[in-house]
Amino acid sequence: TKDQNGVSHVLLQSPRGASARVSLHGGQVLSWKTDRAEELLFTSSKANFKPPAAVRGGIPICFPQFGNRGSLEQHGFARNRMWAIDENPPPLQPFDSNGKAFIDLLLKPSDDDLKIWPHSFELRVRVVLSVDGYLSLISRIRNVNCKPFSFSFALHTYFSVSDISEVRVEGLETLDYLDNLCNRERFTEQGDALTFESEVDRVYLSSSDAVAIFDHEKKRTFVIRKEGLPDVVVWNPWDKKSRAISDFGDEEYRHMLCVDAAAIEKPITLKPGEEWTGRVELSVTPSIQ
Ligand code: TA6
Repeated sequence: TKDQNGVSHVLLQSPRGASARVSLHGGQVLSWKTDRAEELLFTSSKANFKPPAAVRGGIPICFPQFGNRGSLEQHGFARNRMWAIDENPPPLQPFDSNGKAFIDLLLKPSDDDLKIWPHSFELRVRVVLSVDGYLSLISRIRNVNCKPFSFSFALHTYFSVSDISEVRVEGLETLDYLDNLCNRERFTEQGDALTFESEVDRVYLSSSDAVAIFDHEKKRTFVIRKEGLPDVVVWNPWDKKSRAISDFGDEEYRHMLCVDAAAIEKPITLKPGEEWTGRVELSVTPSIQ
């Protein structure tokens, strides 16, 4: 379907009724619903859906960098571009799509993009919805250039939570993190779980385990499993920052948490012809509270 801005969307549905809606604007998943039509991702009521603005919510794809680097757009230009549907993608492992609903998206740089980031690439994302309603994103970046390039990458995932002050994140304990609120200084996580009572903006480094987000009120747990994406961004703007962000409602910080699978600390370098793959699987289960 096309929306009022002329942007195409693809709806994936699982046999049991779960669904995911993917926009070609930014290759962004904008909605992920359970088989009871509960929305699992946060999108701001003040989101701007008109291209090329980045849509505040869902899962923006941050490439070729996370954060801002000189003249490059904040979190890279990939999320601000119109992507294409890839009709015949290079094959992935069978388990990536057997019996599942999926769509393959493709982004290549325009001549203007090559002026600001002079590296020819092919960025493919396969969005997969499993029978159980699990949402997977399989990202592949190929260097189709004649010289190496390096990039950082993040799936900037806005989870919907009932009340941020009742949310706990596990799987990051004992890890080092860079704190964006303290000049990206390096600290070590001391707590046995992350809870939230003020702005948090951190990049946890080299997390190999799954990350779990417990939503106490909704009695549900998100689990993030990932490969090829060693870091985890955790961000909640809290009240003051929310008021300063135009496409973010003043109180909306209470109902969202960004937990992003990412490769940030150590940018990935690809030689000509080389391809990188990063996998993330999101699942949600009733909490064992
Ligand atoms: O760490 C997450 C972060 O970099 C925050 O500092 C904040 O800028 C957030 O991403 C949102 O960025 P955006 O460009 O989507 O407004």
